Amino acid sequence: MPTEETLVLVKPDGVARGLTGEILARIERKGYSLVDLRLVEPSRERLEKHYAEHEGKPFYEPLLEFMMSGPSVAIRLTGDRVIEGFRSLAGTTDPTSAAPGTIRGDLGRDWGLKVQQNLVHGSDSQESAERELSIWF
Ligand code: IDP
Ligand code: MG
Repeated sequence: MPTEETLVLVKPDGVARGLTGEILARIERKGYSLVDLRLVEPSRERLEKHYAEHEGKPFYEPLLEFMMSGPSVAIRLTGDRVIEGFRSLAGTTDPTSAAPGTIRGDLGRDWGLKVQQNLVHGSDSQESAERELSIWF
């Protein structure tokens, strides 16, 4: 299988809390390689494309607002099985129940908001990775 690429985002809560370095360190310690990295303040249009699958869900508008609340760090990451591997490093979506040892489990929590602020995004399939990388880079 050829080496994969994935899109990772350090979301606005991660950047605002000063956790970008910690998150990058975990990615680097795991052994994945950075191909490109940039600080982005995304437009609503870009976020509508990125989160198209969630349109109409109760957390959709709060999610877009949250993602427009400050800059994110967009990362093009590479390595064999990096898509699955980064999702494993990130932990499950809900930061309260995400396993300790994961980014969301160690560093995230619930803040009583309509959208879960869970520090990172990672593409969930090869198809999403290609689609999302073209949106952010
Ligand atoms: P993922 O980021 O783990 O892939 P998705 O289901 O793709 O999770 O959802 C995108 C983002 O929307 C999540 O990371 C989280 O910030 C938010 N989210 C997802 N499900 C819920 C929910 O049930 N309540 C509040 N926010 C949610
Ligand atoms: Mg997702």
